[in-house]
Amino acid sequence: MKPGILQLSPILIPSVSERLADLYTVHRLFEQDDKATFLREMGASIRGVISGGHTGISNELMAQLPNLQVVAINGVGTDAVDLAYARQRGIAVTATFGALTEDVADLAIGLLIDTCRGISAGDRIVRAGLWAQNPNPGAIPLSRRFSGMRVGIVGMGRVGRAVAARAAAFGCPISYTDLKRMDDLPYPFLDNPVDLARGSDALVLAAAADKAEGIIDAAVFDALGKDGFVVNIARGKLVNEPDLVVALQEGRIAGAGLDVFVDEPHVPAPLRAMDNVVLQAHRASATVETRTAMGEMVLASLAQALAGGRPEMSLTT
Ligand code: 8YV
Repeated sequence: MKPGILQLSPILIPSVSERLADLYTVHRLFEQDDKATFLREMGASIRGVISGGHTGISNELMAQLPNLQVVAINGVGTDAVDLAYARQRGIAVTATFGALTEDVADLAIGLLIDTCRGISAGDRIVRAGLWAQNPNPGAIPLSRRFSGMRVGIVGMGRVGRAVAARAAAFGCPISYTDLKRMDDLPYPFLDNPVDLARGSDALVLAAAADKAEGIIDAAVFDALGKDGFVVNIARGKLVNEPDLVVALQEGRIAGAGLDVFVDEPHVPAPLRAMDNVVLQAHRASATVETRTAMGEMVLASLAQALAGGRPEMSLTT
């Protein structure tokens, strides 16, 4: 009999879904109408779970899966899984470390350039026919130069470092904050986000959220100042979202590029209304290349755990 796998979020790469179906009995919880009955009847047959980084799995659900051996996160954030609980039950929690670094860093740079240069706002002007109505170049506001901006990075893991390398190629001086200074990095370290923001023109949030909830708040926005930009490609909850809305509304910062939000997929209405805010639907890792690589790592983690070994990417076993 094939082992039972419970999928909590979709896999969008057909070759990966096909291999999963070949190897396992795959149940998609998000397609079940009566989840409670399904879990009561099938919970004991589930040996592996697949979920997304920001969706994770609750302890309540893990408790209904008595034979669970592995939670394979199709992402790098493990903030939505209680690792201590998993460890205590001997459940391997794996992630796709390294698979999405380049794409997430690319989107961070895309959002930086878009917010500074007003690419999305300009697109809206052209589509609405406003350029043709008023071809006077002064009718469209000037934007800001990205090259050479002082970029402050919050979180110098794989993604933060990849953003730094890209921004440096644009002539941007880099500085960073993290839980501690990293001796292998040539960039100045600040031990808190307020001081980092004070010396930056743009802040890029690339930190894991588990120890950093709400650290980007009004004090950080005020230190960044009215010409400063914020880009978040990490987790919505790093930011105090109401403070961000007020800072943007009152012109205390210049703009924001956001791929992630506190209560996804709900994006606060004021953010959707502002022209100096560029919005994405949590898509930084959503390329065919990266999602294929992530899917391969999920397959490998499931196979390693269900063969009785310790998965290479396990954080808990
Ligand atoms: C994904 C993420 O969107 O890696 C993460 O932690 O949040 C994203 O890459 C998500 O995991 C999709 O499954």
